Amino acid sequence: MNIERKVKISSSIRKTEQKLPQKKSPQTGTVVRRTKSFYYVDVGEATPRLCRIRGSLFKVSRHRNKIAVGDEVEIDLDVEEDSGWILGILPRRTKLSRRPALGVPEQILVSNADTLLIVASLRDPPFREGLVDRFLVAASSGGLETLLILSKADLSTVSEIKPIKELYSSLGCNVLVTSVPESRGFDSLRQLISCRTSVLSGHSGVGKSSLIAALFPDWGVRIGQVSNKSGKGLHTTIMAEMYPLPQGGYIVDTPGIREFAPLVKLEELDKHFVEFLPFLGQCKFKGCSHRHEPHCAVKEAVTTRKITDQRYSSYCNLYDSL
Ligand SMILES: Nc1nc2c(ncn2[C@@H]2O[C@H](COP(=O)(O)OP(=O)(O)O)[C@@H](O)[C@H]2O)c(=O)[nH]1
Ligand SMILES: [Mg+2]
Ligand SMILES: [Zn+2]
Repeated sequence: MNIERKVKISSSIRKTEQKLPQKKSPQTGTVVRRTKSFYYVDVGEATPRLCRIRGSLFKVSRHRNKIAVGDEVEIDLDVEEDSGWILGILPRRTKLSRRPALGVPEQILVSNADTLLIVASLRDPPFREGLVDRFLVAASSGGLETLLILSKADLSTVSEIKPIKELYSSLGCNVLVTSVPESRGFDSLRQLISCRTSVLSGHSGVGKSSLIAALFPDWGVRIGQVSNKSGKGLHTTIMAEMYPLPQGGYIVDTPGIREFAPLVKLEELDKHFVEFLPFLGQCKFKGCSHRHEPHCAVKEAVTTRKITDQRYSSYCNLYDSL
């Protein structure tokens, strides 16, 4: 994996050389893998190009979090090196962003994905509604569809699965029940992710890697191996990778998404809880946060069970964390 080092060295040598007389006009490609410093861009060749960012692209601050896997970029191909320069980003259709540390710009994890796959087991590990609700907010604010995969169904009863399935279906989420030992839900899942770009998310241990391996037994890719703790150093640690599925479509794997806080404005949080929508604007106080204010239409809807306690408490927890 010293190709990255090679590019670094050869580029510093190149600085002392004459500029190449002719440059190809920019062409576009998709970022399919990124490390902290490098972007691998698919331009329709056998292997992705190893690209870096032109220094002038982001003048204001550090650029490292501004280009994400899934981004369509304009690049200047550097034929000699099998590499290239990223010159610009094309407009994004969707994005999954996480809330960065204080003072750091927005961190986009994945761009232009269609679906957020939220894998959640009911047992072992137990269902974590707070995490699922955070993922739903992230998908809603970034413009992605959601598919909630209730995994390890063999470990739970129908009566445990049913209320969760009904709640999230009523929120406009596709819900699919799966079990690896029973090969349950496989055909539907293969269909639902074909010919689109899906981001895999969910708490560790819920069965993401097992599920993908069982769906595509002949596929050489081992999803879930991307890790930010690989100890290989800053430049080779993969932060996100987009894998082409055998049947068409892509799966995006990124360790950054396993546990994360969505990036959403405090005053817009309520809009991302779809069942709150009919009640918004009906509270007594303009800009009601739906927590401590009197005559709050959302709180009344919780009392009359039009909004579940669980979802309301997810809202309050997220609100407090913002
Ligand atoms: N009973 C049961 N166990 C599962 C199922 N899927 C995965 N597991 C087990 O759950 C553990 C974690 O699975 P893994 O795929 O590594 O989870 P990940 O961290 O989300 O990728 C492993 O021991 C798997 O064998 C399932 O559908 N049913
Ligand atoms: Mg895994
Ligand atoms: Zn209110």
